[in-house]
Amino acid sequence: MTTAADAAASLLAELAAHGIRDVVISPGSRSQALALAATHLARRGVIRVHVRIDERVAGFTALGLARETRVPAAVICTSGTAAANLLPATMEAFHAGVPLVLLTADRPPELRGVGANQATVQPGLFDPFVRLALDAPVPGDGSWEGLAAQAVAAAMGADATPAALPGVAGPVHLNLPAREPLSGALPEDYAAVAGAAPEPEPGTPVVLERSARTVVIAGADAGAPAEEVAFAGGWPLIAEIVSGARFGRQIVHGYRALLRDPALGGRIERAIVLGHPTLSRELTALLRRDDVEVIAVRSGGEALNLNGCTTAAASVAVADGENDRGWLGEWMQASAASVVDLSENAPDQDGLHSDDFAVRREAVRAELDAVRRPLDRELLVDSVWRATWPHDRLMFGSSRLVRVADAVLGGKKVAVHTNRGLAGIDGTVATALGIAIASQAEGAAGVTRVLLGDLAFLHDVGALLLPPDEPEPRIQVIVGNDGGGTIFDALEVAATAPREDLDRAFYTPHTARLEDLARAYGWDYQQITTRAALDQALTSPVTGRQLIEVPLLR
Ligand SMILES: Cc1ncc(C[n+]2csc(CCOP(=O)(O)OP(=O)(O)O)c2C)c(N)n1
Ligand SMILES: [Mg+2]
Repeated sequence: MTTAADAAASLLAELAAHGIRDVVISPGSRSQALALAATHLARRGVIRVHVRIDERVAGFTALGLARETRVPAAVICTSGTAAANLLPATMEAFHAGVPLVLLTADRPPELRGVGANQATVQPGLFDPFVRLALDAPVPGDGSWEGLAAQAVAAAMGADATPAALPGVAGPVHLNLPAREPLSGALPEDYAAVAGAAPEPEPGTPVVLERSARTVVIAGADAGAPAEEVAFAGGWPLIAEIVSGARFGRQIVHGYRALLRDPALGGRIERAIVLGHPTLSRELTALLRRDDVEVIAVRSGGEALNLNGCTTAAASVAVADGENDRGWLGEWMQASAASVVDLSENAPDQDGLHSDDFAVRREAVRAELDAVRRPLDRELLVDSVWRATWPHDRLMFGSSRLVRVADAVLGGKKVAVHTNRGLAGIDGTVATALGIAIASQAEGAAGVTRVLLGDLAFLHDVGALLLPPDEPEPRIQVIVGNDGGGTIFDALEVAATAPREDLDRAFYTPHTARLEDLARAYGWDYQQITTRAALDQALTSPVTGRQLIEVPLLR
């Protein structure tokens, strides 16, 4: 007879054979066979297991692991509300195009709908947000063979459900019912081989002619291909700070004002979009224009189509021919005039080394003033951006800070992550921990930094809890603490709501002591108020988990 233990063992072996390396598990009874097969394979180095008691945190941790590796991460949980806690991360993964394999244990069909303990309706729970959903048979009634292959292929973009866009990665759901015995000894010779990581399906590129006055737009997760297209076509590159494409000679500084300018933004005829732009009204307005031809490379579960006639492309390539230097030149000139000068924050090297004592003294005084100046949002984002190098990872939460960063920071070729699929303030710390763990696997160097607001931090405090026996990630969680959600101060509600209501229901003030939280969860803690101290903290070697609190004025 096939038991839950046999079926779970072969499912996990098959997942490993299809390239899955990271499995996040949460404790539970119904899922015991799956968890035990996973820990067995982890002990033999075939996969890595990460244990999180909160399934919501587990889901976002898997999301972070998969964001970084671009390989599906699996999540195992028990039946009941445990499964529902995977929903936020699943929604984000669907909209951001991140591959996940959800393995939810369930009661057998005869125990559903009859009031049995911890039994609810799990099939279909994630339906609008998964590329494939299967309610597997109870082992013995049917087989789980082949499910893993199907799940991994669908997660990598195989066209499984009619609603899912082909070629885009995303989450899949395997609901796995089991009867007693829920676990047992694994076969003596139980083993698995780690197969090669699955590759995304390439898809045929749309070839771009050179004629039109074109801009390349890089939204969240666009990455280096956006810069390559802009370079190949000789087009200006409007790259959001979260795009991973804000580098190269063709980036446009201060793009919001330039998009509003009728002489520049107004003359755009074509926009090539990679990734998911969400940070500015100006880009949204451009992509809604019906006089602009928009070609969007698919990046998430939903095709971008703000103007109702956007062409979706699997990828883009630039046709041979001559670049239009004039159009790029106009943008580059305007861009050069829009660079935000943060250099007043940087030391005046000439002055500091001048032979003239008076000049030197003045430079030292200015330098001291600068390093003692209380931190504001611009100084904070500048300091974090400067401290980040290609082997590091930077994650932005959804808060005012990411918008300030987008507005003022220059170009740099570094890996940036953010959950802009749905721009939730949930799961930011857990996602960043997943990114840290994946990017630092097998001895790789680098630090992961996450920059977020105080409410986003408090929303995900549970993610600070890590098991003592897992490798220590090198991470700096940097909280810009302005005592609540100040993003609302600049939104419509601030103009309509009475002040008292704005404060109570939107700003939502708190007096949480972040230091106590950090200590309770075993994190190092520093409160930092000056530029000098911040630069010092961000450039010192990091060996573990640090919480850095930066008080900011509302
Ligand atoms: C899960 C979720 N709930 C609510 C929101 C709405 N929301 C957007 S920003 C924000 C406040 C963020 O505050 P904080 O993290 O302190 O950043 P700040 O704006 O103060 O910089 C809220 C509640 C959201 N995006 N996601
Ligand atoms: Mg805040």
